[in-house]
Amino acid sequence: MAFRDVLNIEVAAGNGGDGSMSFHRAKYMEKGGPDGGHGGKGGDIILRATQSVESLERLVGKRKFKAPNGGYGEGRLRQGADGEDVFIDVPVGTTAFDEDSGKVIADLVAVGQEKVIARGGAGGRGNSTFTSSTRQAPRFAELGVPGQKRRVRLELRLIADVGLVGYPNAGKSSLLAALSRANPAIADYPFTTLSPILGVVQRENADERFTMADIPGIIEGASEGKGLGLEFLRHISRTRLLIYVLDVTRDPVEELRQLQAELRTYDATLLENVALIALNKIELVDAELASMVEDDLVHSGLPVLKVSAREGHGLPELKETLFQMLPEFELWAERNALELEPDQVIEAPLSITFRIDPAAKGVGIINDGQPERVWEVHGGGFQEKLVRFSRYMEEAAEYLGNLFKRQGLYNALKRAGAREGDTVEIGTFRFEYFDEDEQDRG
Ligand SMILES: Nc1nc2c(ncn2[C@@H]2O[C@H](COP(=O)(O)OP(=O)(O)OP(=O)(O)O)[C@@H](O)[C@H]2O)c(=O)[nH]1
Ligand SMILES: [Mg+2]
Repeated sequence: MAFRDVLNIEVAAGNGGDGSMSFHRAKYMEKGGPDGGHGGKGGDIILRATQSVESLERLVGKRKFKAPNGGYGEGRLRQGADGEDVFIDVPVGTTAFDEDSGKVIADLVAVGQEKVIARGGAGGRGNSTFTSSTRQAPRFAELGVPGQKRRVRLELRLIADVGLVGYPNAGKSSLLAALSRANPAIADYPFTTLSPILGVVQRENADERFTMADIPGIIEGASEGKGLGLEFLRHISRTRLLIYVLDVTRDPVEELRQLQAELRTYDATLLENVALIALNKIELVDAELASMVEDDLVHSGLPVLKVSAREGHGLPELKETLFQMLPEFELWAERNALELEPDQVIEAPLSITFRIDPAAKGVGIINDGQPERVWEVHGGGFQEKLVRFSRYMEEAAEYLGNLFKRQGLYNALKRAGAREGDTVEIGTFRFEYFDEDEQDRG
């Protein structure tokens, strides 16, 4: 089974429950006061990071997720129940992208970290909320807000502290096995390692450890798809330290050059990583040759450590050097933090545009037979408010009119040049503009 580390899912958070339109009823009482309760909130869809190194497909198991809706409000001021949240467990190191905007919506770098990726809609308020001195029996309630729906791409980049890169057969898996308790396949043929493997490296006599990732070998032309390609570099793209594993019996200087060229093609920032060279299979050549090669490699600017993964030469020194060179996690995390899409939906600013419709299908009576003057309103949150009363539009008209006035819509329209009898268009809603000041004067 191939290591699956990209998965597309669809998520739908729960809708908010509608507020209730209800009046108190009791024996001997003709008509009681409004007592409609609020609707409950819809459930969220939440991504949660686990320790598991299982592939995304195995762990997530399905493609579609739906959180329950909030319950409807009821009479006697009974509030609807909130929909329960739905958790999707993913391996730590998973990043979630909104497929449509391409934006990062979650980036889970620590076990237990949670992030809402689709927000449940708010419940609507019951009619009891809308009473006022002039409106004692509101015959409308607020509808619940639909839950967020999204197509999400999950991408797993194993979070390892240290990553091993090198040509096939260089001894990467042998090094992982020698430094940790991991048990990777080791063999005398290229591309023995087919999927990433993690091991934990423990410091001598100390309670310090780091994780190390072994990935399939990389060859020249990998960025054009040769060998197993560069796909696996994703798993070391967020390590804090890279080890270039070079086989001393081949041409280490040339292999380092080619490796770095391939890495650069994939992601140039990989080369800015803290790194060192493990010059492996050192017991196969005499000391003089080994020192010559070492001197050549030092020109790369990277520290060089001569080791033999098979015989154990230089391994304690390598381990200690790794612990010393590893950048602090906090500093690293700060530097590598991805820019997340903001949590709060930022309301589009109010904009008003004017047009003249040739046919007079206006909502007004005044402009009968005349071209219709239409003011399109976008943004400002007005459409969102209207939608929440669409079922009760007639009854809620007065309430909305007052609300919009308080929020400056009429003033804005007036300043823009709106006249009595013009049509105001907000999304699919249309109503007639009238000038309150004129009315007052008249
Ligand atoms: N002589 C000698 N052989 C080694 C040493 N380290 C690894 N080898 C051998 O080199 C071969 C390849 O080792 P692996 O650890 O599988 O190499 P790899 O880099 O993981 O290879 P891929 O997974 O194919 O990319 C095996 O036969 C190992 O036994 C060493 O220090 N000395
Ligand atoms: Mg290997």
